[in-house]
Amino acid sequence: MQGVLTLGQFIIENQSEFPYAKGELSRLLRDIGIASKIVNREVNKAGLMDILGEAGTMNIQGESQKKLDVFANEQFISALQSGGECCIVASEENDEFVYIDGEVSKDAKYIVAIDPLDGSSNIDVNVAVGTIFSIYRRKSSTGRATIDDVLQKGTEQVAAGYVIYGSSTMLVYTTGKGVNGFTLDPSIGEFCLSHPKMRIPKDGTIYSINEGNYVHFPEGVKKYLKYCQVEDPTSSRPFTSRYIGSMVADIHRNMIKGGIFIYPTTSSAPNGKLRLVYECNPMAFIIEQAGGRATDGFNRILEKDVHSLHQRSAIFIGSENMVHKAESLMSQYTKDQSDEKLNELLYKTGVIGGLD
Ligand code: AHM
Ligand code: MG
Repeated sequence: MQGVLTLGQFIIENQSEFPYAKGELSRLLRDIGIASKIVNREVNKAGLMDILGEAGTMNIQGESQKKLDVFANEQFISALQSGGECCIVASEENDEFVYIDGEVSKDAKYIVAIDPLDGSSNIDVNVAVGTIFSIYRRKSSTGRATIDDVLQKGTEQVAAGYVIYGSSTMLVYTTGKGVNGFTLDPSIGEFCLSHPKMRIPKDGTIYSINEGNYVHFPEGVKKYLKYCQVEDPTSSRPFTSRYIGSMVADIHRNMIKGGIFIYPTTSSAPNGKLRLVYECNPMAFIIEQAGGRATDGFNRILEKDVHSLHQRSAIFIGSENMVHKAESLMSQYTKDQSDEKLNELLYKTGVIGGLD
């Protein structure tokens, strides 16, 4: 065990850097770590058990839920419930946010937003999936926490992280003082510090986007893809295309190797596909803390107004210089239409279609 630093030890050793009360956030992170080990165990044996397939329910986006989505959601909520440090969980799998109403939790200071199992369409085919989480401190000091406590801008996050259930399982998190990654050692059942002080390269050669949607992309994105594909040895182009279809896995790879992940608006999804509160904001916080950049093509993700739990956003995230380049082509060729209210109006008046 010499030289091995477990997640639990690391959290305690570094809690002096935490904002606010230190023990509470430590316990919250520990609870998330424990739940993710349970989810990891089930994800690992997904092919062995009768746990694949539809759970028969639909989530708010009208997508069918896999059984493991439901399982993961229950595990995280239950861990946060018994931990007592969280008063509200906002989850991709629940239409409304969930109050944690235990004797201890009612006065708890923290809100957790979570996508319990992201990329779940990959479970059936043994491809990496992930958990994304974001932690906020409640703004109200007394009484029951409210929707305003939940709908805070990304800049207000006190911690965020992801777990990637891949060829190995890793938990990566930030509390605003850099990013650290821990790999699960199955022989001792502990996350061990394996990637201290993670930094994303300023430049990269990987671009990740679902190119099947090309015809529906904004002109700026089309121009950026062409830029990536042109031969220019001085800038190592043409770049490499890599797309797993699990945001956590795509961004994790790009963080280590250098690259950009784009999920833009499309003509059929004018607000983008990914969700601001529990997908874009936490990943943006982590990538910025690792020295990268995250925008919606025009505006910083972390500064976007949040007005609903399941709000969507376009995202351009990764190596700083790559995101800058994509943004410059966006502002040159695409009008900023990130105003959701305007989009909603255009949809209602039939000018555009497909808003979900
Ligand atoms: P999910 O939360 O329903 O799993 O959807 C999110 C996932 C992301 O992980 C991934 O980047 C994206 O959806 C892939 O979407 P697409 O299949 O349209 O490329
Ligand atoms: Mg998701």
